[in-house]
This record gives sequence, C-alpha cells and structure tokens, in this order.
Amino acid sequence: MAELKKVVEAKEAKEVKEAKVPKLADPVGASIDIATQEMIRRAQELGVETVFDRAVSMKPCNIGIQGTCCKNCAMGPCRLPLTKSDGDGPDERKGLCGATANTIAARNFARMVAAGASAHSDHGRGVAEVFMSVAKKETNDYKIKDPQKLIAIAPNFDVATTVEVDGKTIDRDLNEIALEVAEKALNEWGKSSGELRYLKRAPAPLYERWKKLGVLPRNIDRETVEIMHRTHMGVDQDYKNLVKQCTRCSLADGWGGSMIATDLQDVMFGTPFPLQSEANLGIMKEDHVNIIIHGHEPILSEMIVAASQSKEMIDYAKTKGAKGIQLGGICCTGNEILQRHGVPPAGTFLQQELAIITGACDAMVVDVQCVFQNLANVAKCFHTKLITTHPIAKMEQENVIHIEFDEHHAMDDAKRIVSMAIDNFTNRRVEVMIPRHKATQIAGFSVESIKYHLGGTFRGDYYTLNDNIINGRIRGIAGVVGCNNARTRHNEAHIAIVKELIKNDVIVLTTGCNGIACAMEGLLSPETAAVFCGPGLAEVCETVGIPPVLHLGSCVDNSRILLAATEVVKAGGLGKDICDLPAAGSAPEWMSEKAISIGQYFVASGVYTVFGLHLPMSGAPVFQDYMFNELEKIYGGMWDCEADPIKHAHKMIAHIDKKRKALGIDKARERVLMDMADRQKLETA
Ligand code: BF8
Repeated sequence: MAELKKVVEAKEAKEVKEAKVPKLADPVGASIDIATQEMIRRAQELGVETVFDRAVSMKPCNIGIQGTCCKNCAMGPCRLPLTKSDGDGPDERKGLCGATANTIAARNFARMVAAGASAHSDHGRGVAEVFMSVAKKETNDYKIKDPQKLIAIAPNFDVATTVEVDGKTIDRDLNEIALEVAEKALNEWGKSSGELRYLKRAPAPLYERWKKLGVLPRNIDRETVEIMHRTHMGVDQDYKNLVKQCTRCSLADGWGGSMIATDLQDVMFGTPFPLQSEANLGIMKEDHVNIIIHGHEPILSEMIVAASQSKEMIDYAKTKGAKGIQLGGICCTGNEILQRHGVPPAGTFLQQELAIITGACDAMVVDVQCVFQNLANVAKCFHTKLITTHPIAKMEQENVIHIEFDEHHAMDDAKRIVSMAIDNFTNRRVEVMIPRHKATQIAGFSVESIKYHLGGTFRGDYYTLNDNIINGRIRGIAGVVGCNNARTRHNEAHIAIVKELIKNDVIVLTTGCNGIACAMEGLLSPETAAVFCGPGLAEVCETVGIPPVLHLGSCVDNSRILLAATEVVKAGGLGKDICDLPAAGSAPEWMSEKAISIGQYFVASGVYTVFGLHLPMSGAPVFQDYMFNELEKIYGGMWDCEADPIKHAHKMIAHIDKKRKALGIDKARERVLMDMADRQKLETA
C-alpha cells in the first residue's frame, strides 16, 4: 500500500513538474531556415515564447480540422467527426437541426471564403478611396505615378481616354480620367445592378461559362453578405448551392477587389519592374535604426519609405548615433514595398516575432491581416515600439501605440512614426543578435514586365513564352503562393515543391509568403536556373535573363497571375481558356482564410489547385469529392490536397502533362527532353 502511494505521489509530482515546464520547439524541426533556427534558439535562451513553442504545446482540434464542427447557432457546437467505423453504412451523422456533415463543412468553407474575400476586398476599397482623394486633389502626398497604367485600365471601367474636339481625336485630360475611374471603381463595391466590370478581362469562354452557370458576381460587398446569410442557421442546406455562392464571392475577390487593389496601387505607386534586393532577418543592421513594416496595405508604407529616405530623417537618425535607417518588410506589406522600391523583406509570416527578438527592431509598424497579437508580448521584453496604424486593427495590450493613419496627412503620420523609431534607437536594452543569413533576389515582376522581358519594348508579348511551352522547353506554368503554417516545418514544403517544379521545367509564378520563402532560399536569382532547373527551363531563363521563379508581389497580386494566364491564352497556341493551359496552382503551407478564397477563385477560373497540410473538408467525404473531382467538370479547375511536397509537385506536373496531351504538344516535349543516353541511342541507330 505504501509502495502504491509512493508511485502515485511520484507520478503526480512528475505531472506538476511537466505542467510547469513549457514545451519548447526544436529549432531545426521547426524551420529549414538557419536564421529562423538561430532566432528560435535565441528566443528560448531569453525565455521569450514564440509561435513555434505554442505550436508544440497546443494541438489543433481534430474535429475542426475535418471541417465538421458547427457553431452557427447556440444549440451547438455540434461536432460530427468522421470515425473509423464511419463508411460502413449510410452516413447518419447530423447536428441538432439535422444539418449533415456536407452542409456543415460547406458552410464553414463558405465562411472562410467570405472572410478571405472581404479581407482582400476591403483592402481594395481602402486603395480606391485613397485614389479618389488623389483624383479630387484632396491630398498632396499621393500622385499618379504611372499614367500609362491608368490609361490602360480605364477602358475596363468604360472610361474614355480620348475625346473628339473639332473633328479631331485628342487625349483626354488625365485628371478627368482619374476621377471617372475612381468613381466607377468605388461603385464596384456596392452598385445595385449589373455585374463586376473586370470579369470581361477573363478569356471569353471563361466569362461565358460563369454567365451560363449564374456565378457572375453582382457587386463585391453583396457576395460576402450573401454568404453570411446563406450560412446562417436554417438557410442554404445544399452543399452544391453553397459552393456556387463560394465561387461568386471568390470571383468578386480575384477578379474584383484584389484586381482593383493591384491596378490602383500600380497607378499611384508605380507598376513593378525587376529590381535587386535581399531577403531574410540578416537584412537588419545593428548600427542603423531598424523599422519593420508588417501587414498588407501599402498606403502607409509607401509614405514610410519616402519619409525614411528623406534627408531630414536620415540626418535626424545620425544625431542619435545611427548610421542610417534600415527598412524591412514582413508579409505582404513587405512584398508591396519590395516590388516597387526594393525594400528587403525581413521574413515571412512566421518570422514576425523573431524580428523583434533580434533586439534591434526599433519600431514595428503594423496595419491589417496576418499580425500576431503576441507581438505585443514579445515587444514588451525588448525596447521595440509596436505601432498599430489602422482604425480596424488595434491591440488590447497597453504597450501598443496607436497612430491612426490618414491619407490627408500621410507624410506627417509617416514622419511621426519614423521619428519615434529614431528616438528609440538609443533605448536598446538587450544584446543585439541579428542572424547573418540573407540572400540576394530579383523581384518586381508584373504582367507588364514579363511582357517586356519576353518580347522587348516593340514586340512585347507572351508568345515567346507560349513558343517555349509548345516546343517543350518549358513544361508548364505553376502559381505557387500563400502562407506559412506553424503546424508544419517553416518553408520546407514551399521550397521542396518549387525546386521539384523547376527541376521538371515548370516555370513558377509566386506571390505572398511563398515569394519571400523562395527569396530567402536564393531561388529568385537568375543564377538559380543553372543549378536547380531542368535543361529546357534553364536554357530559357539564361537566354532571357530571368529567374525560374518570378515574384509577382503580394496576395492581392494573385490577380496578376490570373491576368498573366489570360495573356498566355491570348498569345495563342495553348487553347482558348485558362483551363486549357498546362498550368496548376499550389499553396503549400496555407493557413489563412484568404488562401481559401484565392484557391476557390483559382479553381473557378479553371486552375487545378493543390493545397498542402489538410483542407477542412475531410470529415465530409461527399462534399470533399465534389470539390476534388466534380468541380473540374463545371469550371475546368478543381481542388486537391497533398501534404507530401514531392507528391504535391508531381500531382501538379501530372496535371500539366494531361493538359499538354490534350493540346497535342506532349510529343514536342518528349523530343526536347532527350537525355545523353537517348541521343547516343539515336547516334548508334
Ligand atoms: O496575404 S501569404 S501569411 S502575408 S495570408 Fe499572410 Fe498568407 Fe503570408 Fe500576405 Ni497572404
């Protein structure tokens, strides 16, 4: 008896001890990136908890992962996990109201689409509002930097760019064009009739398909509101009908809010053209004032870039003993200022806490989306000023400073923020440790710059790309995009998938955190082609002087991928629609609802789209089968999910080959890809 008591006591003591010692992440297991590993180790030495540690101590909910937890009314949450014995008979699982697993998973999926589409589209609305201020001349801080782009997009809004005067056609006043574009663009969010104007930018057969299926979005806001209505308790209980609305809402994102955001940002801040930069935490400098800009909207960050480059601010930094001001980006704000100004990204989504843990981050400025609330707790351990800037995104912690940004006094706000960072330079209190690792990258690609690169000023077009796809040097095109997810090893799938694709002669278009991950790994440099690419793609990259992975920007810039695919269709020889192209999409480490919206509009635009990790529909096999198989018959594109990176890449390649075969160009590729042994066989024959 005494022995048993001792055993119980010992067990309890062990449990108490274990409960008190927080579980820590294994740095090497958590990330493939050496800088990240070093900083996780550093955080653990300093006793600062990061997302990597939390991912070890908190496991995800098994029912949520399956997509079958319904909390849309107060009779629930009703949980319908798929168990091992399920599948032996009819699926009789249902919630209190009778909702089936299919209905629950489809409703949850639809709400993710709505949230993702609204994040992108609200960003777009903010951009359109600033553009309206520019058009009305209410601000001096923003200008029309790319008038050619304004003239190029105006016809999509039915805005004339010329006028007839005395029988002659002359150019219309740019300010008039800007004002009319601003009015019509803003109207896209709430107009009472018609359909979104940009849908007609899609290849004609795709537009006609959407029309026939009744999925043309009416206005951007309405489609999100309708999802929220349909997924309210007791409304839409047909998963196919819910998916139809998912399509309409996601198209309002990709071919609506996101595309307008990209276009108007280009008009105001410049259309990206290739430039050189660097990437990873090693871009921070101990002897400089370091300002990290994080979030998604480039409205404020454009001003911070301008302010931090001003002589006034640089001189002020020097008075504090700093050698200058180093800006760095995290997430898609980082991508925006990279694409247009060459400001280097300090890291991806999962590295946001680590930038502060260097001890050299004098200010972190955040706006909206993908911002960890834990940044405030990390900042508390250092001297870092954490500054929120957006009225819809504040933090409850006391150490967070809110400086609300307004386009009418944008430069003043930016200078206030930069000054605050400079003043903070002398307050560093923890020994600075900046990892040395960083890589060089060429970023700044856009639909326009790809055209220029492939054809030059006078004959710029996508037909060179098409020729090389047809002759088989390039096997196909992949759009690889999206987040990091702490449930998987940081950047591992991103890099493995991209390397496998380029090794197999598939050219990659990247955005978001995949773009940053590829940059950190050195894949965004032309020299990469000779090292990692198959012979056909390497030859094209070397001839044209481009990297095999082209960084097209932030997540709203996935709209550039849609338009690049449309240009490929237009250039001819590869079918009449996006679904005919030897192309596929991927989000290897997705985590955000925005990724779900992007995935759905890729699929509905005809792209086979593979996600990594898992998709929240595995608990509803009938619904999942509809998404993975049936959608292809409707839209030409479909969802898939594959956690293993190599299998993931080969699913994409198999799809590309299927399309090559359908186009009758599979033989061309076989000729091109003869290796030495094949050639020797021919020579001896
Ligand atoms: O919008 S890729 S983690 S940063 S959500 Fe967020 Fe995902 Fe990064 Fe950009 Ni996109």
